[in-house]
Amino acid sequence: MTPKPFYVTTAIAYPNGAPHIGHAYEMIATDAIARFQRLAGRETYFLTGTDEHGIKMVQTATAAGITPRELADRNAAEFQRLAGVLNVSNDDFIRTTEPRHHQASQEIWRRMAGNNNGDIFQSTYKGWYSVRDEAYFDEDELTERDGKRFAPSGAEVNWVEEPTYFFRLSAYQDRLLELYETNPDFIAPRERRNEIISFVKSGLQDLSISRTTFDWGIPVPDAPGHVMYVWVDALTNYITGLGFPDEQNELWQKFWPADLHVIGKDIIRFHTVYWPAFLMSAGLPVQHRVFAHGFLTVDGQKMSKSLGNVIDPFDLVEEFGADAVRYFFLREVSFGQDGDYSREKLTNRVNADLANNLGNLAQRSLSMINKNCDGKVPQFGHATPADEQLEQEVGEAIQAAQSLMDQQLIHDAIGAIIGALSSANNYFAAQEPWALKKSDPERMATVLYRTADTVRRLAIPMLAFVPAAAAKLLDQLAVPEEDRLLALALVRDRLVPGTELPAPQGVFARIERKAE
Ligand code: ME8
Repeated sequence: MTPKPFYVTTAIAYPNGAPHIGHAYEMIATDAIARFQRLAGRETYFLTGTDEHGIKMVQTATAAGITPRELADRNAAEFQRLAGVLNVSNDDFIRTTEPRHHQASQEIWRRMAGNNNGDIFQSTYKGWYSVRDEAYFDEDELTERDGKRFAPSGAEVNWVEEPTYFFRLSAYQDRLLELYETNPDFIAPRERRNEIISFVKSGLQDLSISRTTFDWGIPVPDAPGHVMYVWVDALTNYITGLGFPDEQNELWQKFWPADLHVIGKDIIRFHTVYWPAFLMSAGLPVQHRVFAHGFLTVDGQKMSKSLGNVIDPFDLVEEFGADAVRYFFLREVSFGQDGDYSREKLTNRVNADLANNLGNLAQRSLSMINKNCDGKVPQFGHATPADEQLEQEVGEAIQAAQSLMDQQLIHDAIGAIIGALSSANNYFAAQEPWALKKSDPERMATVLYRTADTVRRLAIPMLAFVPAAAAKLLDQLAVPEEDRLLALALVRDRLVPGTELPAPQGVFARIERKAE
């Protein structure tokens, strides 16, 4: 049976500035999830992009003396470049200013308006709006300081009053609660689910979904002067990316509803309340799951321009390389919790796990094979209890990683693989193949074979996390591209004795500590 196709997305970032490490983190994590599913043999589609409309874009552009389109073009190019330097395997990059997206957004609007229930109606919006969040807030959600009011994010809100269209969100309360009830995995992590359930239970107000005071947005069909509220169009990107409204499209047929939307914890409400309600209203199937990751801080502090601690992800990759940066964030941060970046933590993590644990095991076994086995995969003999124990542990670690990745517990999945690598290092040290060289060359060959085959088995899942380094390791073991699959990582003794191996080279250099 072929496994089900898998559709995964990131949030689409506002290109009102250059990408920061929060954006990089989301791309990296979603990429690890997408790559892992591909390794598991699932046909996978991975979408990322930029969210280019809204008042925030207008204000930033005005302040910079350029048009919103110029601002969007400039920064969208940087987000695309970021995906490239991070070695992210997205299948498409969507920009919400593209014609295909205008078409999709206008069509979902028409369906929401034209459904028998008529979920869109005209009225006047009077209330608070936060430009930074691009969100409306109720009076009781705000705090007051020095005569100003602030949203929970800390952004200032302004009073707006304008004629707009509303979406009848209040009518969806019961259906949303039923959705959460019947799909306990719809919102992850679990704590987030409880938050959303109590928010919805406390009562939903109708949502203002058009704006009339500026024009940088998608025109509302048949309503001159109205552009869509940026979140209506932003969320629609997930279906534009599959060719909606062409429902005969192959991508649409294969991949909708999405398996997973990966987002940050600040935008859960939009993805687990508004988006499923819009989809239900338009008569479209609702996505399967939303996973909210945490926020990154730098040296224990919130990133901010005024603190001068904003980390440029391009600089990080330039200094440490994409694999080291990817590995650090994936392994260090419990996915779903907040995390912290520091140079010290990155250096420690990468040196311990990649340079010492993985790098040394590969280096030591491959250089012994090169010297003592004619540079060819050695012949192996019967397995001792120590060999059996190692093989079993490796198999269990890969299975554990697979089930953890199905729940997006990325850090634990890597932990399982790294644990097995440590056991392999212990095995190598305990077997002392260098001492067997004279006393028992056949056993030496078996130990080297078993170690090399273990590197193969564990490098395969590592392709999801450190794609370039893991591929380089597999190249050194002469593992063909088509054999780089989890199903074959689960099988032992796949290296073919006698296969010529390339001259071994280091895969992971240690990061030298900078003098303070
Ligand atoms: O919210 N750490 O765009 P955005 C981790 N356009 N993640 C962070 C972060 C941090 N410090 N700061 C932001 C938007 N993020 C909307 C999304 S989706 C249809 C529309 C995450 O550029 C944030 O949580 O403000 C979000 O998932 C993503 O980066 C883009 O944030």
